[in-house]
Amino acid sequence: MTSRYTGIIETYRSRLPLAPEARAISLGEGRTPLIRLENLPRAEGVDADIYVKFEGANPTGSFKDRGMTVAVTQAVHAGSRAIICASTGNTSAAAAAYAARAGIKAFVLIPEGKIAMGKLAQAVVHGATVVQIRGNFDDGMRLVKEVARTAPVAIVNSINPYRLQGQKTAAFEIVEALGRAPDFHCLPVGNAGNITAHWIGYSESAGTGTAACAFCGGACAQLPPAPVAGRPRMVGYQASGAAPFLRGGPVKEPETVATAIRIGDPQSWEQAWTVQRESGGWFDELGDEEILAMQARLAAAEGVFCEPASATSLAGAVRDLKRGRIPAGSTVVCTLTGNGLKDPDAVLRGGLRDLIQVDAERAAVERALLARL
Ligand code: AN7
Repeated sequence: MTSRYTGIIETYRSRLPLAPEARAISLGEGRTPLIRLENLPRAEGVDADIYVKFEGANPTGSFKDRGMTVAVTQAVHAGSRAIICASTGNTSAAAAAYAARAGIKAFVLIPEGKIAMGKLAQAVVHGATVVQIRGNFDDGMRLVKEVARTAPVAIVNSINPYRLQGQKTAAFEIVEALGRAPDFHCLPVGNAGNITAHWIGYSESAGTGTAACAFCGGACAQLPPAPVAGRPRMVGYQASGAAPFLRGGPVKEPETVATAIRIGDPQSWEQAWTVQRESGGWFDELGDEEILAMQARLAAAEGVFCEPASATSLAGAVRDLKRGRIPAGSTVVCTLTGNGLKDPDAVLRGGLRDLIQVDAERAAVERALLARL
């Protein structure tokens, strides 16, 4: 018997709003590791079952692949020959890859000089037309909406509801892996599409529905499969310099080292507040130093390398466990949204001084080792 895994559309087709005859445009996304942290909770002095859902293991290295496979499948089914997005980097990488796979064109608008080099390389190598904007993500998003009004291009940002439908499958996988929903689910929040998508997924798993779902508006309970117990509290963490959910409205000039979430005007604003209310969760913020420190600690303690934005979820969860806002003994899942390999600059900026150089001689190498054993 063979068992080649072929991605989230084939796996969850009955729970996705795609026509039966739509040809799946897939790269085998999904089924990412849910890693139980063994060392970091002890080192931090917190008592909880913390799991990280490592979305950096997706084909283009971020959770965007789950949404993009469904959005591009639908776009091609509907006859689109081109897709467009604004992006802080990961969406453009995924759009470029899935467009290549589908044999259609991708146009990506990115903030000039403000996306990680690996993500830019992905957009270029997959053959997207990269349009650098002298402005930020929010400017790009506004322009994409304006251009798509007249040009024959399908928007594949998360305002496209098929994106969230794909991304909800991460919650399905977590419920399947744990046998139930966790007590808390923590995510980094930029446009707030992913936190909304996870809530849709958990709600469908529990058979309860959510008003945040653009397709059913709360009727998800109609969908298979049979309900499992419970839904988590959803907790969203932002970088302090780009924290509209903490400020109560758009932030004009967002700034953070976590460029993936350098977003001031979230597209899923209303939905995310619905998720917060329905789940009994909250939003909080972290400084750039806290974010980078957790990225480094996770990598050193567990062997998991995520990008800075992704570490926001774990940094927030650990802080809330220390404060008791997340009770001791809880089961907590933190989404690690993207792969650290996309942005090596973020860790090498400070770390190069720790490298050692020796002459190419056995004695010199031995001395270097023995001094550090
Ligand atoms: C690593 O690529 O918005 O709250 O244009 O790349 O669903 O926006 C990226 C977002 C978290 C935030 N972590 O997710 C884009 C883009 C990483 C990300 C987020 C993003 P949302």
